[in-house]
Amino acid sequence: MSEVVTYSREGTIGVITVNYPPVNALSHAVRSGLVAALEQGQKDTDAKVLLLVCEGRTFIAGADIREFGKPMQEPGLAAMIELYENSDKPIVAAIHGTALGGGLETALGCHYRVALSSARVGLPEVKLGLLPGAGGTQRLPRLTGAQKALEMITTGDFVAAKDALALGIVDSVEEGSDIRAVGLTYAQKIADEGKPARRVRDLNDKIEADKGSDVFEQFRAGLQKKARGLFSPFKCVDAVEAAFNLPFDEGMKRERELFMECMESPQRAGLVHAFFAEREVSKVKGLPKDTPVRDIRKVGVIGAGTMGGGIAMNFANAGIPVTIAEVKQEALDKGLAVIRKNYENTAKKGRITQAQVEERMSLISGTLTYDDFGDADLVIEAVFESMDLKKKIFGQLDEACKPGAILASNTSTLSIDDIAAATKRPQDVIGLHFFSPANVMKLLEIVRGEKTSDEVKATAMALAKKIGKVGVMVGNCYGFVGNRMLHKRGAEAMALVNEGASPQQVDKVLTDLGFPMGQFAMSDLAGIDIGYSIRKERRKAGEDVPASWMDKLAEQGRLGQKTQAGVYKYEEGNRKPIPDPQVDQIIAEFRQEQGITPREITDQEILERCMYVMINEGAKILEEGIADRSLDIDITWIYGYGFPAYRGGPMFWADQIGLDTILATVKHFHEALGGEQWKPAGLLEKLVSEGRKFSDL
Ligand code: 3H9
Repeated sequence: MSEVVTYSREGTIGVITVNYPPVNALSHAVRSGLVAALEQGQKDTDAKVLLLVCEGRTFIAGADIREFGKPMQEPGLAAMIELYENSDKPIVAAIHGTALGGGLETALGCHYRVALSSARVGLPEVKLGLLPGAGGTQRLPRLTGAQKALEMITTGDFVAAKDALALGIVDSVEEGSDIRAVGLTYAQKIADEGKPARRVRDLNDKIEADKGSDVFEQFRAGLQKKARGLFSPFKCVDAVEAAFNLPFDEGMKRERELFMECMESPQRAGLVHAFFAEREVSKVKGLPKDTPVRDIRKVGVIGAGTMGGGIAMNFANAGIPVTIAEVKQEALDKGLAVIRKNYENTAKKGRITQAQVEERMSLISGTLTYDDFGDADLVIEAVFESMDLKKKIFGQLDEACKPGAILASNTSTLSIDDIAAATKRPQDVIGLHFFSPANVMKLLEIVRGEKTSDEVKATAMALAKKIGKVGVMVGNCYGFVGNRMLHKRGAEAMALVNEGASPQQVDKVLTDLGFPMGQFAMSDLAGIDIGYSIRKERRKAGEDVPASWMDKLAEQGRLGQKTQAGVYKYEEGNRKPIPDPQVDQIIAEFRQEQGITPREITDQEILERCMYVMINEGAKILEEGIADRSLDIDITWIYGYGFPAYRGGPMFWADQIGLDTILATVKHFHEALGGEQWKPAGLLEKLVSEGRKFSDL
C-alpha cells in the first residue's frame, strides 16, 4: 500500500488515514492508496465501521491540480468514490480544515460525515474553470435540493460546518481540535447503533421535490450577468440539472462529459495558471524564506483623500490602529467622514455589523502633525504625484519617525530611489502601490528600491498577506509594472481614436476580451485630470508627448465620473457610461486641427494595438528585471486592472496566442507606425527564435 494512505484498526473501527501534505490533494498515489486501504478494511473481519480521516492541516482539499493536463492514471476519482459508496461496511468521513472539490466529493461518497465546528466544505471547481467531476453535481443536490447545490457549485463558495449541518451535507458537528478522536467517537456510535451503509445516491426525496422546477432557468438567466464571458458556470447548471432529469448512473455520465468539456477549455488552463501564479508571487526570487520580518502594530497614512482613506481602511479591517495625517482640519474631517460612510454602506449591505463599523472607526484617528507618527512602525505617504512634495514629506518623516520605522510611498509612477534619497534611511524606504479603490482591489505592488533591505521587503510581503492583499514584488522604473504597461495601452487607445475609432469602440473591444471596463471608462473613473497632469509634467520635462483630444476634455472641466462628464457622460448617481455627441464633436475638431482624415478601424486592429503593445512592454519589463517572472505580471494585471483571470493574465494569454504571432504583429506596427513602444523587445525575439514561451522563463 502507498505510504500516503495507511490502514489501521482501533477496536472495531478500521481507520483509513491520508497523509499527503500540504493539503492531502487526491494525487494518483492518494487515489490508489485509498483503494488499497478500502480493500484492507473490507477484508478486516474485526472492523465493523470504517473511518476516513486526514493528517495535517486539512481534510482532502480536492483533486491534485498539478496533475491536470497530464494523462489520467487509474484509478480515476469517480471510480474510487464509487468503491467507497458501494462498501457494505458503513464509512464515516471525519472532516477538519476544508473538504473541497474532490475532497468533498469523496466525503459525499462515504455514508456519514462528521465535521469539526471550524471546518468548511465547498465545491470550488468553478473557480478553476471546471465543474465537480466526481459525482459532486449528482450527490450534493440529493442532500441540499437544487437551489443550494446550484449556489454552491456555481459560486464555489465555502460553507461553514454549522451551515453544512443545516443543509444536510454533514450529519454532525463537534467542538474540539482532535479530528481523529472526534471521528472515532462518531464511528463507534454508528457501530453501536448498527446503522447501515447509507448511500447518498439512493436519496431521492429532494430530487423528486425539485423536479421540473424553474430554478435552472432562473440560474442561467442570473449567470448571464454574473458570469459574463465564463464557460464553466453554465456547464455546472447543466450538470446539476442532469441530477434531476436522469437516473443516477446516467447523470454521472453526463457530468463526466461536461467535466471533460471544461477540462479542455482554454479558460481552465488560464484559471489554473492564475491559481498557481497567485501562490508563486509570494515567493520572491532572492529573498530567503527565513528573512526576519518587523512587527507592524501601528500605521500612519499621509493624505485623507480617496487613496489615503482607502489605504487606512485596510489596516483598520485587519485590527491595526492607523493615524491619518492631513494639512488642514477640514480635509481631515472630510476624509474621516468618507471612511465612515463607506463602512456604513457596507453595513447596510449586511456585510459587516454596526458594531464592526464602530470598532473599525475606533482604530482610525486623525492628526495635523507628523509628530504623532513617533511610534508608528510604518508610514505610507499617499499625496498627489509631485516629486518635490514627496521629497519634502520623506525628509520630514525621517525626522519624526523612530529608527526602524518603514517609510513607504503609494506613488504609482515616481522613482522610489529618488524619494528614498530624501531620507537618511533608504534601506527602510519602499513603494506600497495600492490600487483604487484601495480597500477593495486585491493587488499591492511592492516596489523595491536599490537600497531597500531584505527585512523591509519581507515585511511588506507579509503585511500584504495580513491585510488580505496579493503582494507582487517589482523593481523601480517609471510606472513600475502595472502603470508602465497601462500607459502604453492608454497612448495606443488615444491614438486609435485620433485615427478614426470611437472611444466606445475601443472600450467594447476591451470589455469583450473580458476586462470589467474599457480604457476610457477607466479614465473617467480615475479622473481625466490624472493623465492630463502626468502628460503636462512630462511635456514640461521635455518629453515628446503628442497633443491629445483628452487634454481638451480636461481643459473644459470634463474630468470624468466626478463631474458627470468625461469621455462619456453620466446620469446623477449612476456610473454607467453614456456616449456623448459633444465628445464626438471635440474629437472631430481635434482631428481637423491635426489634419487627420479618419479611417475605418477594425476591432482586430484595436485588440492588437491595445494588447500587443502591453505584451511587448511586459517583455521589456522582464528583460530589465523589473518583474522577476511573467507570472508576476499576470497577477499584477488580474488583481490590479481586472484582466480576466480565465485568460491567465496578459503574458499567459500571449503564450497561448503564440509569441511568433505577437512578434510578427509588433514588427508590422513598428514599420507602419514607428515609435519606441513598437520596437520589438529583445526578449520577445529571443524567445521566438528559441521556440520558447514567457512561462518557460
Ligand atoms: C477537483 O477537485 C476536481 C474534481 O471535482 C474532479 C476530478 C475528476 N492540488 O492556498 P495555499 C497547494 S478540482 C494541488 O497557499 P491555504 C498550493 O499550491 C480541485 N496542490 O494554502 C500550495 O502549494 P505551495 C478543487 C494544491 O491554507 C499549498 O497547497 N479544490 C491544491 O491558504 C498550500 O495552498 C480546490 O480548488 C490542490 N487541489 O489554502 C481547492 N490545493 O505551498 C484549491 C492547494 O507549493 N485550494 N495546493 O505553494 C485552496 O483553495 C487552498 O489551497 C486551500 C488552502 C483552502 C486548500
